[in-house]
Amino acid sequence: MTDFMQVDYDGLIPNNVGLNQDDRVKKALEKWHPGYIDWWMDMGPVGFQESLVYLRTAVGVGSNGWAKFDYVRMPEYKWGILLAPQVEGRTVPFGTSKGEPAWQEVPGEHRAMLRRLIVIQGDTEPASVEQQRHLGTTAPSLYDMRNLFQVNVEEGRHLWAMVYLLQKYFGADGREEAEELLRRRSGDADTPRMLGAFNEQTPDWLSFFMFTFFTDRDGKMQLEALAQSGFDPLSRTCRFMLTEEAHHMFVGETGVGRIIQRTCEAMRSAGIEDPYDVGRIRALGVIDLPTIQKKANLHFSLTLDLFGSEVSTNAANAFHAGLKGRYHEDRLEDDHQLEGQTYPVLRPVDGVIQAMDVPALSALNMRLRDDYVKDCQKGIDRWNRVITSAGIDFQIRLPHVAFHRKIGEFKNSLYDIHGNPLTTDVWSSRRDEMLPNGDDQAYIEGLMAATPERQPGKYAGWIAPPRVGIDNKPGDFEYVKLA
Ligand code: BYC
Ligand code: FE
Ligand code: FE
Repeated sequence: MTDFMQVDYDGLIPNNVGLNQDDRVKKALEKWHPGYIDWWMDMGPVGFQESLVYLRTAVGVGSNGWAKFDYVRMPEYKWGILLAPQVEGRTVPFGTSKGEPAWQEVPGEHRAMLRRLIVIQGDTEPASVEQQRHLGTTAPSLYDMRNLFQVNVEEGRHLWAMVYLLQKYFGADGREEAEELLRRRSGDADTPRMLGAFNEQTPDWLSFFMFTFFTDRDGKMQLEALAQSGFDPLSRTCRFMLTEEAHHMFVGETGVGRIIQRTCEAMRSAGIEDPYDVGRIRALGVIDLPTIQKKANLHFSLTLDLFGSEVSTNAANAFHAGLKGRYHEDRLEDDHQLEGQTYPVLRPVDGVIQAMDVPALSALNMRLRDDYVKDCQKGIDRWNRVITSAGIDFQIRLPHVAFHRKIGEFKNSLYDIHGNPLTTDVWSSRRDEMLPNGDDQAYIEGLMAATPERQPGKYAGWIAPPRVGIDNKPGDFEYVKLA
């Protein structure tokens, strides 16, 4: 198409933002770069940094052919800054400034709020890399190892995307925030990452796949909401990040799906019909479906907390200001201002969970979460089709949104996966049937530690091979050339 879509791929920092004509930002980013590499070496994937990994690198922002695949050592990955093309004549799509030309500079009165949104978004990206850093050694195949590393380098690029916005548009405090993003650490007692779920562990591959299915999907929803922003550089950045995000959720959905498939196959060939016959199923070296359900319960509930409180003035302010919209704001048909409208929010009233209408502006987190739950359900339905076609009487279900919550309306009470209130005692006695317990975790980690697979085309016994290769490569393709 036109010139602005050209990516300058030659310099230290590939980009399509004209970095060569912007000395100040170029210097700032080049100064930030060594700290980023230090962070990657300290907190990125453990081992395999010298291995050649068959990675895709973004080299353009057109609708087809935006990436190229090649063998790359991870520390040499080209972490570029790529914005989706500017939309001619774009206006602020919602809020009190709706209809004004989209902002190309930070609107002064919204500076603090915008910076905060960008910093929180940026903080999650390296956090996820930190959480996943130990998984390489237990990879069930070179294919899966490659997918892990692909997700990791792209989350690194997403950090670059937010750091670019901070360096370009927020001056000295932007530089300070960019440094802080490299300083916080997932799970650290003194300098933790900002949001709860990003300080949890990702101790095994089932958790990794659940994380990319559930938590990267929060990433998708939040990026969709920020892609609607009236601040045009944020919108364009997020639009491009979303093209990468699709693969992360693909990794999660197909990863869990392949584990389920393998479990069902193993049960069938052993003639086991009862999915709760956990001892015999585990003896086959596969992961029983009830444990997969518990992992889903855990990661779904942790991720729901990332939507913030159901009723939130922060969310109302960000919408009012034209900074953060709704999912598919541009496809919704209403006034895009929401004054005087209402939205139903689930809340506990005298121990009973009820839907209550509240001002729509204050319920935007709830609304985004509702859209998220619907999106999750589609993937769950696909997992269940695998179980059904194997003739096994079991279905994976999303737990009730009140289950196991630390943020929002349900944080002060305990509920089971159906949304029934529980006393502390009952919760304690039933916790282990709803969330992965010590035995479950020990079984999974033991299994995965015992069966890493490094031969091209071979897979650990607890996961089925993928149906197609990455970049249409054949089944025995060597996705990682181990150093
Ligand atoms: N943990 O009004 P409230 C991704 C804080 S994932 C800790 O309820 P608000 C990715 C909140 O900060 C997407 N604190 O909520 C995925 C506030 O604190 P202050 C990441 C929390 O602000 C996988 C107070 O509670 N992007 O990209 O409307 C791999 C009251 O807040 C939490 C974004 O999240 C929590 N869970 O909504 C890699 C988008 N929740 O101000 C990457 C940007 C709330 O009182 N962020 N608090 O100190 C936002 O839009 C909003 O900040 C949130 C929270 C949706 C996160
Ligand atoms: Fe990301
Ligand atoms: Fe992601």
